[in-house]
Amino acid sequence: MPANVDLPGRDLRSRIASGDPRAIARAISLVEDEGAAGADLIREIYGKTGRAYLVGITGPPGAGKSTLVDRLIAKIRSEGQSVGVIAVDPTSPFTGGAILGDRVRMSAHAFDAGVFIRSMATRGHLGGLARATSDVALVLDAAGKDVIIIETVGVGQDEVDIIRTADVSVVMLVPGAGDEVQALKAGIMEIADIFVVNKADREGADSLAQSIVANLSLQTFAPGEWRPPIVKTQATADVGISELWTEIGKFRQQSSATRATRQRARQEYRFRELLSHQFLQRVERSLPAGDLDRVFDRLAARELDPYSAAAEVMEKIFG
Ligand SMILES: Nc1nc2c(ncn2[C@@H]2O[C@H](COP(=O)(O)OP(=O)(O)OP(=O)(O)O)[C@@H](O)[C@H]2O)c(=O)[nH]1
Ligand SMILES: [Mg+2]
Repeated sequence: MPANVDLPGRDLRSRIASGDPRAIARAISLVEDEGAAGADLIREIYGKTGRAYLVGITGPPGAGKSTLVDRLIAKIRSEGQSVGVIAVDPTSPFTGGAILGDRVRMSAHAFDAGVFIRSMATRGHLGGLARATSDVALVLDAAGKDVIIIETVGVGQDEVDIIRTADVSVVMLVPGAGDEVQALKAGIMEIADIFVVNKADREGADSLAQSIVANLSLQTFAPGEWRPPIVKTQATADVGISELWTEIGKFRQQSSATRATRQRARQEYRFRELLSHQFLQRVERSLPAGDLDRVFDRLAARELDPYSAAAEVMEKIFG
């Protein structure tokens, strides 16, 4: 295992468990590399995970997510709990502008050993963004972080899936043109356990809150079922953060069944993704060289349709 030569597995594992930031960073790089060393690491730490509480925060670009997360970190730290943050960044890793921005905004916590912040680029993950995010969350979980916050821009299906399977899903909206429509389109209204209306200092915050209420009133809730509350915040002025943390606490209290379901869904999703990835790799490797290329040629020439092509390959492999 060349990647492990400088840090033997057992040593790295115990250093992660003790919360050593350099070991955490090293472990995250290993799982991001998607190689055998990363897989080995997950194998070793998996049994020790499942303790951290995962908070997913999503919303349109520039809504104030990172600013809010920064305030939330301070709130959580004031209660003595440790925090890991995964900021899934929409910006290309090559420009890195927003990644730098996240670092600067959250720099107040840079020297706090109870906080670990990682920005991740959305591009360059062969096995998918959701996979990379969930593996990084496992590392932070194994490192003993009490709360793990995942920030994503609620645009792609990947991002929505990441937030959907968090223990609690916070959807942030801001007053301004078309946000409601955008949220509805992306299907993120349905995944919200808690709504945040940030930039409440701006005009239109109340009417946005009212339109969320109107939207919720169209849904049916069973008696006793959690009804997503709406929290108005001004992240820059640290207004509404305590209220948000209280709502997260309430959700956590009343829905341990939900948590078990989400945890299961999260691992099921991860397993299915991994299996289909490996299955496809295996199929591609097990076919004689050139076989798939010939299939692609026939597809392109319209001699073969995709359904028959898939059936043909399955037949070849499974008989
Ligand atoms: N007026 C006002 N501005 C805010 C508030 N919260 C955040 N902002 C500003 O909104 C801008 C974007 O904030 P970020 O925290 O970077 O937003 P983000 O959602 O993390 O952005 P991306 O990660 O790039 O999608 C910054 O200039 C913040 O200062 C607020 O409550 N009121
Ligand atoms: Mg951000």
